[in-house]
Amino acid sequence: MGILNVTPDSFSDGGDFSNVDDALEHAFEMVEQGVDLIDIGGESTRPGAAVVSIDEELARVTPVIEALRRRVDIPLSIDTSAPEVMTQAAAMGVSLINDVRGLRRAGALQAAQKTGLPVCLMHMQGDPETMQLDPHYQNLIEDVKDFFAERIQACEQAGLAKERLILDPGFGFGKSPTDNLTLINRLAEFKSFELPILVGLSRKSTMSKLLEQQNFNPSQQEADIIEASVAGALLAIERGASIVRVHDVKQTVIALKVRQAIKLESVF
Ligand code: 8Y7
Repeated sequence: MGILNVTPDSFSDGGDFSNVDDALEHAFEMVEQGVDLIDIGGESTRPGAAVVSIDEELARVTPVIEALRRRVDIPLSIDTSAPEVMTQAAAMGVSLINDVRGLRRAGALQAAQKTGLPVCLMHMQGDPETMQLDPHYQNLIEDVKDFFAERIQACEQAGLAKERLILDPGFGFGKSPTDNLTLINRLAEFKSFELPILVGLSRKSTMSKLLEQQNFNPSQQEADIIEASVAGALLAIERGASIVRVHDVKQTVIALKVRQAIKLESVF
């Protein structure tokens, strides 16, 4: 899953793709690099990011969805928590709803249900404004599992079949760096739900902290974050993820092709 932010502020490529033409160009580049799915987001969920109105979010994402729907065959995903955005994006032909709030906003569950689309339910402790202030868990894995169980049940009660769901432990969303590493190392424990798992760790601050700890050349850290993210993505797949949400499509696709070739013991 390639990340396409259509926001003036986002985690790490802030402002780069904030207009439609730039977003399209970036999307075409990811398609050339072998992306399977493009995740379009108009609301930054970066820790401390400002709240975006529904009108603003729609104004950002709908022109991009419309243009991409006409010009590429790759399925599109809408990164949103807003029911209105889910409904509109679905009507415009997106294939997946990616909600970092796990359909917990008022009306989101019902709106998602009506679209008939698959939904990625992500775990987040707290909200983006405050989630990184002092994250704490009774038992990290059990708490995330309880959240998944509760959301799956809520979906089923609203008529959204379990088969439509994808689970995501929410790397970086109300977690300490150690928590984030634990979630990846023990990712296979979430397979008990028998649903596909999505992981997004690309260029996140835990990866840069890891590089800092290793005392790598600080001036190189911006470049090194790509290698760190690719290594993390590869391990997430090895631990059972079906989808990795990434900025660096080319590098990730190469790593996953090498993995596949080794597993199949064939270069074809
Ligand atoms: C994730 C995500 C972000 C993630 C899923 C960033 C929208 C932060 N992270 N969606 N979104 N999983 N499913 O750095 O980890 O890209 S935004």
